[in-house]
Amino acid sequence: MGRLLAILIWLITAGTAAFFAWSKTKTGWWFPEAISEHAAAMDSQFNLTWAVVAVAFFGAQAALGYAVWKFRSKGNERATYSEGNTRIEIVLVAITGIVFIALAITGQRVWANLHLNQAPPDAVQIEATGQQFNWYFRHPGADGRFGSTSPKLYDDTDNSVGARPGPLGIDPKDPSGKDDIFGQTLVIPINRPINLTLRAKDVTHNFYAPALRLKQDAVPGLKINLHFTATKEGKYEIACAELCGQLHHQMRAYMRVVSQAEFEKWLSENAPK
Ligand SMILES: [Cu+2]
Repeated sequence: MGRLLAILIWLITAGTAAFFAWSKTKTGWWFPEAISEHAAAMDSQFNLTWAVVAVAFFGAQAALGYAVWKFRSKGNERATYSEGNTRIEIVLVAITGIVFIALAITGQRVWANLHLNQAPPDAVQIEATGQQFNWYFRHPGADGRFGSTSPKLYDDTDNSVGARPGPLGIDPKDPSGKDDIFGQTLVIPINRPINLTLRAKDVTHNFYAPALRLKQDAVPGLKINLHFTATKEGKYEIACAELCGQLHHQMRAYMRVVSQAEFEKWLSENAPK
């Protein structure tokens, strides 16, 4: 039985790896094509983590099968009691700790560059607001300034572009809010840094754009900044990646990456009359 179990463990491990390799190449169960400037760094960090985990996984499964094989019952032996081996335990914990801390430090560099560094001053300013169960994206309009908003003014009955206060609670008395454009599709120009400010009206949501390799919580009461540059035109999915209520699964939006000319045309066409 012991030998059979060991062989089964190795077969399951090999089968899992084979299934994974097959599904990755044949079914597209993997990340969508990356379309942001920082995506290569993010993907290589992910691949590094993944390779380290794969080595640990195969090593552990091989060792498990070996232990089952070597210490299998041969019929009449008695169980013995072991208090463990302190030296081996220290070595294993130290190796694991060093590997994880090293991965965390290299990963921090990629993450901090996106989340902690300021966007360049000429970045396109956009605000994304999550609410149950929609995303709204707001552009500041020709004046380059967002109108002030207030939770007291939230009005979900009219979400047309010209609506004031509308669902974002844009103060109708603030002149800088008059030309603000908002809608439920994120429209951005290609190859220009975008400074995205994330907000939430009710509960915590999460802005997840897989093609951008970007995922960040939107938290009520906070303005969280992200910046990125999209490098390929097209239409991409945005999801809410934080369980935010009963219709969380319906909370998604699209992002359109367009040429600079098309972006300007879109802005003028959508400017509130
Ligand atoms: Cu949500």
